[in-house]
Amino acid sequence: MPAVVIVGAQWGDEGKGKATDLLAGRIDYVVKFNGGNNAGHTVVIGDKKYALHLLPSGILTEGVTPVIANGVVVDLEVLFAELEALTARGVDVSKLMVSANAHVITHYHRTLDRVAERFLGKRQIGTTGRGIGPTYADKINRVGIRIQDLFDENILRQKVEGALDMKNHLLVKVYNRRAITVDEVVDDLLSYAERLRPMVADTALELDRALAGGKTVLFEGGQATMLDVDHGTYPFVTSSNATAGGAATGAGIGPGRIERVIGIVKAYTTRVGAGPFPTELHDEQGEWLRSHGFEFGTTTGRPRRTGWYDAPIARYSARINGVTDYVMTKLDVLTGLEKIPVCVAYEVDGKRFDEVPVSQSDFHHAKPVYEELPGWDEDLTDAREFTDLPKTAQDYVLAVEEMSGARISAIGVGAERDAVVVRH
Ligand code: 2SA
Ligand code: GDP
Ligand code: MG
Repeated sequence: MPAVVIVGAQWGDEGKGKATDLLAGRIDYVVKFNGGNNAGHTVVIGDKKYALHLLPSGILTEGVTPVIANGVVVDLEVLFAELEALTARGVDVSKLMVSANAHVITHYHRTLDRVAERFLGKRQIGTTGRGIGPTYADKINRVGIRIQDLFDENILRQKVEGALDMKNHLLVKVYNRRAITVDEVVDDLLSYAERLRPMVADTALELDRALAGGKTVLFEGGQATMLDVDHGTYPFVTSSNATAGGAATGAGIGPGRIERVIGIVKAYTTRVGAGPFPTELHDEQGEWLRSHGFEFGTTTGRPRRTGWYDAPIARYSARINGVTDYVMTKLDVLTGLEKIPVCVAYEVDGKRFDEVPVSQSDFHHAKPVYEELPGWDEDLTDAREFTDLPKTAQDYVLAVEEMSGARISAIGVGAERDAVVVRH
């Protein structure tokens, strides 16, 4: 399996970090291709828990080369803090490669993210406040700062001047903030340059050579399909392509290289931040899912919104990403429920929709059509073979698989690294 992509099929936090970590034992490179330190991936190894934000989860596996590719936005302060924290815990981070073309999150991007959210009032996106959107906006507006700019002070200064021009106008005149000086930004960025230099590479070339040489490369998607800037619930999305196609542009490899797309889907649904969520529960059932599933943001600690499994979303994700296999996580969390509702379609103003409606207003008004499946009481955490699962849990997986557009080839039954049922 030369090039494999892992993507979130819902609104994130499906357990992509754990899935990446699991596969990392069989791969040579692990590549983050979108997003930045808005991501939060929790990996539990024995009694150790790791929360990764900017670094790819595969960094925890010895021998793997981690890559931050061109599609990522990099906060350098966070990069070095994460590297130091992992080094202190005995993780070898020396192989990390960072694309010369990745964009840099600066102080002004973080400030703009936070003030813009406040100004949006009721229309807030609920961003992580990490500067992600403003940094991608600069990239698209062609006033971004790239990693390679840090190695030429003249160019860096010119670019920062260009980028600050409009922003200071906005910060001072609209947001009533102080102006940011070119010097403070340049000095801050230059303070990282020498430490960064040995990691910087033409990562697209490196990955092409690796793939041509028969190496296995895992592309680790941040966020998820329903948060993708093109295919998600726009405008309540992140600012990058979190879908499988994003791996090709975000890392600079030909799409034909990709042989497998593994979708990660939770046995129920969660979302952080604002935006439509048809199966959301506002009652004690939702609270039950949140406390049993420990659904709190890995990056911001925000309580996640919770709801039942949404099969049209899984079908949509299977289609948009070309999912070849699904990994269903957190089946263990559903233990103890007598009946488990699963959304099989939506109803909008009396009309049935079997697929995710293309109209934003329809999706906002979509009411789930539920089918109830029988639950189970047995603890699942020790199951390793499909037949170790209680019959009703097996039937839940099979019924959901039938509706979800791809085979469910593995099932998560606990947070631990090895708490997985692999279907042969
Ligand atoms: P941003 O900051 O511009 O990317 O926010 C835009 C939307 O994207 C959502 N988003 C996320 N949703 C789920 N998980 C994410 N990572 C963290 C985690 C989140 C946390 O793993 O728990 O700790 O709060 C993530 N990152 C971005 C965000 O909620 C906005 O809806
Ligand atoms: P990511 O952003 O997709 O990597 O997911 P997060 O790490 O933000 O959130 C997933 C959470 O679920 C983490 O705390 C994981 O340790 C945990 N987790 C992953 N798979 C399973 C599973 O099968 N069962 C349980 N109970 N927890 C899981
Ligand atoms: Mg997460």
